[in-house]
Amino acid sequence: MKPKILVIGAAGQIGIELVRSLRLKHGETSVIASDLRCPDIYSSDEYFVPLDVLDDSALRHLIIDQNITEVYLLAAVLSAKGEENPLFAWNLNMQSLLNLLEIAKDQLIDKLFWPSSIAVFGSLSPQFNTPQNCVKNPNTVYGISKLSGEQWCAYYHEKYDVDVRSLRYPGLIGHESQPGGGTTDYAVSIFYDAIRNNQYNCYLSEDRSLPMMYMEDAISATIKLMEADSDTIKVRDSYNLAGISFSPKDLANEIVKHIENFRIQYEPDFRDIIAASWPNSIDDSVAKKTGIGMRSTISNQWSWTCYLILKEK
Ligand code: NAD
Ligand code: AKB
Repeated sequence: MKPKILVIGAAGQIGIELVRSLRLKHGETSVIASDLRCPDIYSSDEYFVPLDVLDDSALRHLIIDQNITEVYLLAAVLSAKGEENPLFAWNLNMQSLLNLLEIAKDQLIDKLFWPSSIAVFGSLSPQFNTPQNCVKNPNTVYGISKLSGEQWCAYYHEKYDVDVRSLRYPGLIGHESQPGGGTTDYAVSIFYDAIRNNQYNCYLSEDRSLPMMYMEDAISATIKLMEADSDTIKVRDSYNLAGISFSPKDLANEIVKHIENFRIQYEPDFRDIIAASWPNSIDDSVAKKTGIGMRSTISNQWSWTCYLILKEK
């Protein structure tokens, strides 16, 4: 049966690109985009519906009225922004997920995708090749909400047979929208500033290496995971996913090859402390066994920095 898909948080960095990929695959009428805000890209989109995911009644009505079968829940407050108002971040990140898990439990949808993050790891987790299962002690409200969310997903799967699927995304890099308050978002902002001002003030220290992934690889892994047969999905909290690891200095050295007079300054702030507690690299061997490990595609090549810069220009 053809899926009818709802993407919540469709105006964000991942949402815009995910909606486009899903529409290419399933057709425009099969993918409803929704968000609190309506950016220009959706201003005359017949299949965009404004929605506050915390409004459970509106959410349920939309799902029933549109005969939705699959939901991608992307609405969240990210790591750096979450520290400004921890209780707000906790409420949005948790309640949105619980609303959707209950809807899936009531069998109003067949499948749910919800992204987790490398932010579930902490200072006690192994820093290199961080394994699928290890100690996790997140130091942000965002990381705490992602770790709790993972456990809720596993719980609803085990107790109520809810088909919920999840990936622990690394920092994602796309060029379609402005970054939304994450710690890894320096690796998106740097391109905008390099092109506009030939310089970037970096809030991380120069050697702070983090796991990253090119957006198209993340979207492709997400769609693959959602298309997999349910019984092949053995991990119901969230799968580690890996691309490439680099530091601000590595990235600046690449950009300078394309923008000769590019300069970077380092002014580490609280985000550097968050980043210091996150892995340097990720072991995605468990996801790879399911066929969703993405290491050998675009994220693996430095040439994508050039690709991004050219697209933006
Ligand atoms: P984003 O901040 O760019 O987008 C989130 C979207 O959610 C925004 O468009 C916002 O308007 C919307 N939203 C906020 N509150 C809402 C509400 N009450 N109702 C409906 N919509 C609401 O975030 P993103 O980078 O696209 O991330 C999407 C998801 O992926 C999040 O769960 C995030 O934690 C996860 N993730 C992202 C990254 C990354 O690097 N971007 C990495 C790991 C995990
Ligand atoms: C953030 O930095 O908050 C996100 C993430 C890695 O979850 N990009």
